[in-house]
Amino acid sequence: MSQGVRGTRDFYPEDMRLRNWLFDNFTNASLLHGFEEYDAPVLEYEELYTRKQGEEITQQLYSFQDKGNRKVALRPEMTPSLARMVMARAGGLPMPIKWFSIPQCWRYERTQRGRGREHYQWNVDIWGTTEISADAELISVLVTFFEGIGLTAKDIVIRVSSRKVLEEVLGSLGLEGDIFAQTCIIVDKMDKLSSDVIEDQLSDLGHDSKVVTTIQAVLGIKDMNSLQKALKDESVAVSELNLLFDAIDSYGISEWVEFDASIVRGLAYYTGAVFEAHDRTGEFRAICGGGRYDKLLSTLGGKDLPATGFGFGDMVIMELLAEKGLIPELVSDIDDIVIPLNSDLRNAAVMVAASLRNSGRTVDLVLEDKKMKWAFKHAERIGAARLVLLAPDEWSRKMVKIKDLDTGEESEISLKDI
Ligand code: 4JL
Repeated sequence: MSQGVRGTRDFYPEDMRLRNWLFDNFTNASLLHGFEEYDAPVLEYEELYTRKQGEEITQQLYSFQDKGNRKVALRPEMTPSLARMVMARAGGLPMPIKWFSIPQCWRYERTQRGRGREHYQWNVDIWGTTEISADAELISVLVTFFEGIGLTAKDIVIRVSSRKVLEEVLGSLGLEGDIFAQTCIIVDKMDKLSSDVIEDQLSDLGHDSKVVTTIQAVLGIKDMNSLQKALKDESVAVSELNLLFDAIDSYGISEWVEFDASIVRGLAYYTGAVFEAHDRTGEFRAICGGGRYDKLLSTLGGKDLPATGFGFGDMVIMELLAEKGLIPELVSDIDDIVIPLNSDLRNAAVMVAASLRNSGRTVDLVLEDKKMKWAFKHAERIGAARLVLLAPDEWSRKMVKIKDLDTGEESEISLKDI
């Protein structure tokens, strides 16, 4: 019974310190840009995720029937819950809304590979505006976060494109609608699967070899000039991307961002700008990804509202930080350890601890008879700033001994001055 459910993680206090540090950085970058936090239940009706485009995320749903025979699922992503919440208040929310959340998300793979089945995924979304400036704002949130945890544009690249690139190319060949979304889901796997497998899947979709070659050629474009030449003069993809790169320039974050037509993302609902952050060495999977999804609500039976957002998992980023030696050394934030030197002084120690706590200091009170040696070790382990000693001599004069653990300096303070 000492093992948890397969694919889940425990967070011991040292893990929790690190997780909180990461989440604090997620939260700070969001709040700094004026986003408000929201939450939703981890359990949703399975129906919220039934999409037919062969996405990995819906093939790996952690779903089951509850005791009332309702088909439910642990959320694999936050966006459908957010869409549900927005839809429920349609008309009642002053737009645009800028919301963020750090939900735990779940997957269930039929193939057993010892992979994780849950992670936390920071979600940042803007609803109610079609302006590409919203997409630029999201990229600024990302850069602020990366800078906050000590990464630079030398470590990270945010690759940007638009679904409209492939949409325009396939559209000119008379291919649109569901086949477009399905094509995106296949080409998203280009860096994971061999080109033979990708070509087979595209031809299974009905694309002939000429179309496959065209798709490959377009997705190989890595600069805006070549894209401009490849698409029509009046290309909406090109004009929107130009606006996006102008805005990114104004934020002063251009060195973080590159155009890359191979970015399409593996979710069916994206309609416009799409982006992913990667480590520059290319050693890791995508760190995060997102984009515009202006048509999601109609697929859920509502009236469409423009939206853009990203999801950012807690695993790849920690692997990258570990590799770069950027995991911070975190200690618990205890100010004082109060220790009675014999059991007669325990209640005196309680009084001292209580008044320190009332003054706002964080205090660990030693609850049993412990030796000084233990107290010093304990103080070092938890990174406390001071030891507060209750000794018989001093206490008879209503004084306590204080040792500053940084400087080693010792002093006496009266109970009333504590
Ligand atoms: Cl661990 C994990 C859980 C859910 C990884 C991916 C997903 C799907 O977003």
